[in-house]
Amino acid sequence: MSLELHHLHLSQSERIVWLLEELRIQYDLHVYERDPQTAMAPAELKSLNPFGTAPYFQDTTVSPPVKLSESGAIVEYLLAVYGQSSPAGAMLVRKPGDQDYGPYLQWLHFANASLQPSLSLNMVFSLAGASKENPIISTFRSRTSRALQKLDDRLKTTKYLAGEELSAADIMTVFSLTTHRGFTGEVDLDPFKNILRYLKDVAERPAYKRAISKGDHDMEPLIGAKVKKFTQFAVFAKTEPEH
Ligand SMILES: N[C@@H](CCC(=O)N[C@@H](CS)C(=O)NCC(=O)O)C(=O)O
Repeated sequence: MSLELHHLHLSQSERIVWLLEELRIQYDLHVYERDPQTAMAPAELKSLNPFGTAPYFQDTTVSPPVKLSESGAIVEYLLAVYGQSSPAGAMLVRKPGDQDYGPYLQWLHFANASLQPSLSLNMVFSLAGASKENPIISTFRSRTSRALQKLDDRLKTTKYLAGEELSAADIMTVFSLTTHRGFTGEVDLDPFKNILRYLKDVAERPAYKRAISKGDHDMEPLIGAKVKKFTQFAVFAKTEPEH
């Protein structure tokens, strides 16, 4: 009877490892490697989660067990069920009446509704060799820089996205700004100095360090302005960064 997290190396499930480390609660971590050819999840993980993605989370301390496969849902579940009893968990949430409640909700949802989809689309456009002249493609491409500018503007005024303390909004956001950039090597954060400062602050957090160490084999966090594209997956080897 435990909390079980199935984490795929270099993936959005990094968020949940980080959250569990911030909460300092006991959990069992299962780490899976991506297929070296396709970079996709291995069959073992796909057989557990019918949607075939990570994170996959189970709480078997309750009956029937809770089974979740959306990072946003897992974050909300952990904070609601396990977070409120610890000071660390309560700090990660903003409530109605809190000064930063509005920004908290905005950034919490912006992460997976706008930021990550823009970046994923750009990755697919690059892999597919999509024409830059197509107006739909250029509209979606420009969303990434607008998303980064919005984040940078916010982080000029506050240390974290929902104020001076870390919150679930940051935990949902950081993967897209760090590890995900390794899949294309194309997203340059040099114009976004406040994001770079923020990523440095995040990388200094002991819980973030533990998460990367446990889930991603002590990888060097991708917090610099430019990052190198991952070279270990055959599927990405054929495409060249555009800049
Ligand atoms: N919306 C989901 C996305 C999950 C997702 O797409 N996970 C990717 C890793 S970043 C995955 O498991 N990919 C492997 C595959 O599809 O085989 C979430 O936020 O948790």
